[in-house]
Amino acid sequence: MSDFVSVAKHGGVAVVTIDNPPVNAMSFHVREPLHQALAVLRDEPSVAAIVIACAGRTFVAGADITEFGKPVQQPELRAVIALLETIAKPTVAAIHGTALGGGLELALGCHFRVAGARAKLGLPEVKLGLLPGGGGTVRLPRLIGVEKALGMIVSGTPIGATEALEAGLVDAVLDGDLLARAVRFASEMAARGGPFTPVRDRNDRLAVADLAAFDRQAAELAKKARGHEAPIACAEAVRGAISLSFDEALAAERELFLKLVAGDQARAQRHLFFAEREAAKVPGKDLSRRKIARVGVIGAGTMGGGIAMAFANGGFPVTLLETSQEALQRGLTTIDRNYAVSVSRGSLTEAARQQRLGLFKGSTDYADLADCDLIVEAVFEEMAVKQEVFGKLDAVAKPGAILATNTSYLDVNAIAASTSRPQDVVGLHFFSPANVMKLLEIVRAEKTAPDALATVVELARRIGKVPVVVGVCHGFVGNRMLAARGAESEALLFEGATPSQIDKAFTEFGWPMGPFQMGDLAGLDIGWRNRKARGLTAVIADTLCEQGRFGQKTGSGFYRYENGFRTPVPDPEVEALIRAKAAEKGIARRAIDADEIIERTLYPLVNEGAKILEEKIAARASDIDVVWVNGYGFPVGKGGPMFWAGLEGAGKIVERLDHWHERTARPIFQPAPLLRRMAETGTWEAAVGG
Ligand code: 3H9
Repeated sequence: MSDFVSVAKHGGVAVVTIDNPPVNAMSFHVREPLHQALAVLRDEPSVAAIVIACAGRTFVAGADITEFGKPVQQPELRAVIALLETIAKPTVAAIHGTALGGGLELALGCHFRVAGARAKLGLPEVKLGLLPGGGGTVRLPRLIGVEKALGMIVSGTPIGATEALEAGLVDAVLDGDLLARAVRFASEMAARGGPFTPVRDRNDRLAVADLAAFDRQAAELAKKARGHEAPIACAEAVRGAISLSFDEALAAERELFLKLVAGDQARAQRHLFFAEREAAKVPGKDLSRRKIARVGVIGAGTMGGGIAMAFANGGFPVTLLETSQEALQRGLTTIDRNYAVSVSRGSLTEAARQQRLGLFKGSTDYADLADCDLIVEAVFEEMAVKQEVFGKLDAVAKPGAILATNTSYLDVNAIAASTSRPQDVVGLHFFSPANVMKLLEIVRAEKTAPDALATVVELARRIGKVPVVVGVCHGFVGNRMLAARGAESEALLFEGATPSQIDKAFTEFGWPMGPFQMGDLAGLDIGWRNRKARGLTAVIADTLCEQGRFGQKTGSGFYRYENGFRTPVPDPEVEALIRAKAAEKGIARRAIDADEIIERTLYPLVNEGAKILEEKIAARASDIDVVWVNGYGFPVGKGGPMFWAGLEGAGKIVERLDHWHERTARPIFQPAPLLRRMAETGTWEAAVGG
């Protein structure tokens, strides 16, 4: 029929196969022949039943995201599904891999859904700043009930085949040859005879829905949405499924979808979807990959333990090395406890915990690292210590093993130079807690071999991380920009802002928390020690540390934490300290508004990003966005600092940076030439190219 949709007859059952690699997205070139094929099969007397299946690794993974933001080409997905529902003979979706978004919506247009045991089904549109726009919010509640449907739609998290069977989302989980069994299922249904009720007409689960309970559940969701439009729109659409007729609810869903898809938040989230995938691509043709079977981790402290868990969670055997038996035991006990917590929370089964613990081998002898294919060092952040470790690794590691440092700031070229094999050395900057945080900055040193780099990038994805390749500079992409963001915080305090005012400006912008809350959470003593080592000061934070106020762990920092609670309470003592220090410096305090706070903290963040791009420390502006969203909590709905610069207007940012530079002469405010070019050209790509 077409390159993308074909029809084959298996007796009286027609199998319609979608073949649109890599993930069978519902592009226009699929929808058109699919619509035609279904129209023909509906009226074809020799066809008693229809199976919709997919070639390749997955069922339809959704609408084609690249088509959003462009004029819709007919037939749209909703028309294909509507046509499906006019078919009187049994229709069956045979689901392998993932049925996501528009893919699941297509399957909901069928009378029956059968799935392979490893299939996953979900409506992840919310993660793209959208709601299911192909009838998902109206049909799913009819099939599995309102409460469960709302949970799936608002979280965007797919469920497995067994759970889907229990919920009533699929009719059978079939082992073995899925297609052959789906054909048999369809033919049995045809033999049984109709009428077959389309999902749109199944109203019994909606009839028992409790609208008041729904509204309470939706109100809770709205509180958690923190400025995100999509979850709220999702709830509104599902409410429509209960309170409106099918057609009215479908129309209401469409209206909400169109509004979201054209909005900045959805644009930002689409940008991030593709940015993450782009960041994982290593330039260079036919790069081979090195085989990684066993991973070594040096250091069993918080960072090393977390890194070891991240690899074990990805199925890799790990050799964990410490300097003493006690330190090793402490590290292994913490790992054991962390897994036990996951079991008690229900996020890990006891069997999986045992399996993961079985992957660890502890050692205090470097010679035990000889069989590791990748060794990650997570020891004290000091060049001499790191170089000593790499010298030892050079002596024991097998030829071709990748040697990685988890440094957050140090020069990876200098670390590589302490070995005789700099081509095998790379930075793997994990974020704490390393078993949880998605971001992995992969530092490419001057001599890092392309195949070593490609290997760790691929490995990162295998263990569920979001990798971004960065170059060598102090603090790489994330921490270097963080320093630029933090540079004005103290000045703002001196000039009149309070910690809670600054944090509020951040949370209103969409950050999960502001810089002072963050500092209190991470522990103020870490930055204090770092500053002392580098001969730097931060008057307010240093004074708080001298008073033993290290943040949450000591019950006070920039805020007070009462009775062991984590809620920050503004502290008049801190405000008095700020006033006193400002008076000592002769600074007259004044009212500072949220706009000024954002200008003086986030514009330098963008500016530093531009410098990083200019210096080619990051390959693309979108890589910087991926770093900031996944590692530092930059609001996803704003797409990362570089995307946000476009929304905010690079011209405006340059103008305000010029203003603050004139007033303060501080280098963080001096606009990068690339930022000025971006203001002229309108995109980072054009600015870089120009
Ligand atoms: C939707 O359905 C809206 C409807 O409700 C309403 C419509 C009216 N479109 O992730 P991978 C590309 S919204 C276009 O590396 P994996 C991806 O960019 C959609 N392209 O593979 C990459 O390209 P490249 C709801 C897509 O095996 C390549 O495929 N659905 C799409 O790690 C491989 O992707 C979703 O949100 C797409 N829908 O993971 C699901 N999906 O090679 C989104 C992927 O050039 N997709 N690509 O870089 C996924 O979650 C994952 O891709 C999946 C496979 C789990 C399927």
